[in-house]
Amino acid sequence: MKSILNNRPLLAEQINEIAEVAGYLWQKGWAERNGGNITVNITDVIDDEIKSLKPISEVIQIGKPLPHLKGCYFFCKGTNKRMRDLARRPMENGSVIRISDDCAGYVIIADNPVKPTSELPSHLSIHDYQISIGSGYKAVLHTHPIDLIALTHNQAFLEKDKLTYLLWSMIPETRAFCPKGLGIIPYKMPGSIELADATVEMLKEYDVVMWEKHGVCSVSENIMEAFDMVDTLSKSAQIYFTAKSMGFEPKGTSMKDMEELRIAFNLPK
Ligand code: 2HA
Ligand code: ZN
Repeated sequence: MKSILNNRPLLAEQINEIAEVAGYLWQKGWAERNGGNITVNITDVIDDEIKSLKPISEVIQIGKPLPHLKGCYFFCKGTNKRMRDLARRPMENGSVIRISDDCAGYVIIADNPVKPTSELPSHLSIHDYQISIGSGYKAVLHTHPIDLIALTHNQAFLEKDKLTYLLWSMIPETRAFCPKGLGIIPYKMPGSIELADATVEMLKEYDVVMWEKHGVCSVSENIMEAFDMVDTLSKSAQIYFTAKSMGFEPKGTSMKDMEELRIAFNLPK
């Protein structure tokens, strides 16, 4: 079958990694029906031949201009497509898009005219911000982890950094591998520009943010790292629930032990 991935091992490697993570999301129970989405900035592995490909869609407006996305290419999960299908057939359940020269819209260029995720305004706003600060972050993951979402149904956990410290204190790895903690964004309409703007603002401080009663959004250099941070936070939530279901409040690592860990691992404050 004719695919943009043919004879392009670097691009194929990126798409395979996305497919692998999509499979994990389904196995975890975090990706019911079309739940969640993934976008990855693949501009680095785009060659001149791809740059000259004709669009296979009309120009679709993003909803806001994003000036740092000029010349960028993204792989995006398709709207209404299932993660479990993306895992097996990524190029039928997602597509490659090219940002228009005015940075206000995009066209689909390969393999099929699969319209990108409904959360594209959030995802592209995040990519625009990451480019503007030169973070090197290329991947944005949105998913619906059962345990982390459940915690946001309790007002007590929505207070700034309450969940961060609770989850960090369950197992040292969470402090080490999610060192900026978990930002909380009060409920907003899925897919809205308001949610996009609030997410970009919160990502100035955190690498993973919770959308109250909806899901998480995680950013990193690559999609595997973005997944790993959410997986680590979810592990901590599981330890918390397991202790609670055994009938006791888990003690948690002390602030003193956590501070020692922070210094030993050279983690941010
Ligand atoms: O794309 O999860 O928030 C499906 C969603 C929207
Ligand atoms: Zn969602």
